[in-house]
Amino acid sequence: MTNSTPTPVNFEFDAPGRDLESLKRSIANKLMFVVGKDPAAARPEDWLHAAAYAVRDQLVERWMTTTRAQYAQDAKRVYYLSMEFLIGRTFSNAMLAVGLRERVKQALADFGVDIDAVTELEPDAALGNGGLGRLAACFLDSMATLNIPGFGYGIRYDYGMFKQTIVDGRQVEVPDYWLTHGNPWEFPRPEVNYRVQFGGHVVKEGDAYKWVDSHDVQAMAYDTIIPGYATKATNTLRLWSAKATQEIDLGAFNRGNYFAAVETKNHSENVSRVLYPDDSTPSGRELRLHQEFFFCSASVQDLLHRYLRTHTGFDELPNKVSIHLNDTHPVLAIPELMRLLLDEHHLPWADAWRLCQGVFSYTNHTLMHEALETWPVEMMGRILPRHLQIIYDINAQFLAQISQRGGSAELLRKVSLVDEGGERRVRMAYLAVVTSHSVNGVSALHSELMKESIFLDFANLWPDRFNNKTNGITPRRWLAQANPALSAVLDKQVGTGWRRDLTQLSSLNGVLTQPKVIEAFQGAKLANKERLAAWVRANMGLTIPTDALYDVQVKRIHEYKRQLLNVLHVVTRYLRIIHHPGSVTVPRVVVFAGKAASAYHMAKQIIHLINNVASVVNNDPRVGSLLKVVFIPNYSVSLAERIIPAADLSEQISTAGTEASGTGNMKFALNGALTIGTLDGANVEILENVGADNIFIFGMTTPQVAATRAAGYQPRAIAEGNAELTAVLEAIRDGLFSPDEPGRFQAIYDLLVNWGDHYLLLADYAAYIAAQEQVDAAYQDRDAWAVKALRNVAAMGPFSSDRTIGEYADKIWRSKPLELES
Ligand code: NBG
Repeated sequence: MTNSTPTPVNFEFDAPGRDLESLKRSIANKLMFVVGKDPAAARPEDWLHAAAYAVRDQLVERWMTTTRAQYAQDAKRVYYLSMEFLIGRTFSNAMLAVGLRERVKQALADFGVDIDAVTELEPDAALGNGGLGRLAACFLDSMATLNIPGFGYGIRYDYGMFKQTIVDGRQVEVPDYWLTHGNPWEFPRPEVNYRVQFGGHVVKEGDAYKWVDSHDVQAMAYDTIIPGYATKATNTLRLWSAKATQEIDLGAFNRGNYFAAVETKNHSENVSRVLYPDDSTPSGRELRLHQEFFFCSASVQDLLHRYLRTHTGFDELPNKVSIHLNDTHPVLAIPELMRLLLDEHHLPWADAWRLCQGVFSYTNHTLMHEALETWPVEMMGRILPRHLQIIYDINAQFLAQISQRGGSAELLRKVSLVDEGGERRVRMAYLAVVTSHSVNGVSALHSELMKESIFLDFANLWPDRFNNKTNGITPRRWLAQANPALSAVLDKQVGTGWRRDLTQLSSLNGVLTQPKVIEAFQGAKLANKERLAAWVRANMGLTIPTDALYDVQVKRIHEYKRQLLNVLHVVTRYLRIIHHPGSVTVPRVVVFAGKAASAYHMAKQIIHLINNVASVVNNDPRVGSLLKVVFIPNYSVSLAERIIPAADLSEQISTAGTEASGTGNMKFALNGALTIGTLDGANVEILENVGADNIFIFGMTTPQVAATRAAGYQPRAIAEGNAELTAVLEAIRDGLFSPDEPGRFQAIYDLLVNWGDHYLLLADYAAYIAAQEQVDAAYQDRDAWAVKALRNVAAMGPFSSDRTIGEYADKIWRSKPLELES
């Protein structure tokens, strides 16, 4: 191929209803008969909905074909239970899946509607906090694309992740009622509803247990179609919404107390009201326990119901059902399945337990002690009395088994499902490990550390149960959809097959030193920077240069992720520019984005500091366009799709041993950014794949981190030994960035210098600055930089979530792809 203008790829094929005229008719029909608007009066939102319904129609037939095939083939189904599904927007993704984007664009244009403008109106389904929820969304995409019969089960929160606004440099949270304008992608299923019990008590009748006097909530299903890419297979995401069991309390109503009656209803429905905005920290609140049980109970009832439609008896259950626990939040599914098998279906304990071990598998997503869920025995006994009994019974049998194998009293105490030190608490992660036939971590390093730390005793007992499944990302959303400019370059160089087989990108290696390929890559990168800069100008009123190096750190704000280390570099750079003019020559735009948990004070302080540094640096005439700092508010999936393609440098700088995997790291590399990072999480595997010349690795390794802590970390001595670092820290402490309140960041200074900061920022400072100098040096040669970036793109094949899901399906779920005629 010699032509230098990228040819758009056309995956469209003609079938009834898909030609331009039919599509236009369909959109016009939806506008009138579903949205109820006259084209003359329709607002852009109305056109978006009309087009969404028209595209959705194209999915429904596939959905039915898939469901029929699942029953006909008596296929094993995989149920992915997750408190969070961070889906983002659906419209573009659905058009991509059915190959209709160009045609919908044309159809809308014929009505005088700009597709890009209406696409921007779709609210994100922000039903997750960060990496864990986004991983679940990527997995749904890959399961459908690989024809794996998969169901996502979660909660339909009325309020997703809060909206972050920045007021005077500070984070202010605003509720995100994402359903205000309706959600054209979901199918409400009032007929699919289950009773979920809470409270009450347990009575014994003969050998059987009964859970009585509970107060109940109704779980109602809402289904969303998950399309596979270039396959007819589609899957279902079923989200549960809480409804009161009786519309109103009739007794109270009859007594004339309307408000009391409605209040009960509101109380029940609170269960699915709001997503907990905590990332990697436990919430420990009673409502959270209600939420967890609510969706576990509804999901397990629903999947058993589906199984029993075509099977009598439970012997086949492990061959037909896999239940995957995405972290510990859905672990109550274990005692719930036990309860249903024992109390409702009257199976003997041993049979019920064997079935549970056959169906459950569990993924751990963090080693941070404070993130490992435990529930007070008292609370669980009050809300879930029968489940607490069952957990006690599981524990008794487990401990008896260990003691038979010669386990010491000390070992029994350590591995018990109930932590007896202090307030007695149920350890949810241990319950998951004891039950599941597979326990996996999310990167090679994390999976090893998991066996050496939190699950050491269990890994000794059952070494075969533990395994690794390195995370991945879907190339459909994170390259095809997010980065049309680079996609066009890749299509031309390696063909279009990478969307389904990302390893095909490796053939880039044969051409990536050719000047025309380099130039095309640079052109795409520039276009993406222009797209981001235009957004920043329009939404933040800030002008950023497009010929600078874009240095980006976007993720949740957390001490372990070390945004502060990045800030120390920014301030170092700023002081060099003003005190040593000419010493910094590479212009940079440093981009931050991310939310802080609402109760996480230090994370909020970090946001405040970033914003204050930004306003001083951006307004200092001595700096000019050499350095700009941008904190983009309200980070989301859709903002990520805009920010990541524009990046040159990806900041992945957590303290070694703390970031389980990271998935942003993969998205950046796939979009042609180089990583500056520590040997943490999946960075280690990115290094192995891209080669040491194409990544900037710095800082302590996990064993060095441990050794530094063991030896007694001395940050003050480090600061005193480094004049530049001292100047940076003092600038922050003394109010250079907060002249209106000079002491504002004293606590940040104290954290880093005086309080023995757990994440050892100062210990990695010098190495980080040195690595940043290497970045500057490498960026001077723009062509050589582009070649390194392209080598990253070429090496990303293994980081497709298709690879990850293929491994889960083969090794953990033992599920087979559905056979569908094409
Ligand atoms: C997060 C980790 C990330 C990882 C994602 C997905 C939790 C509890 N864990 O490193 O912090 O990439 O999970 O596995 O949110």
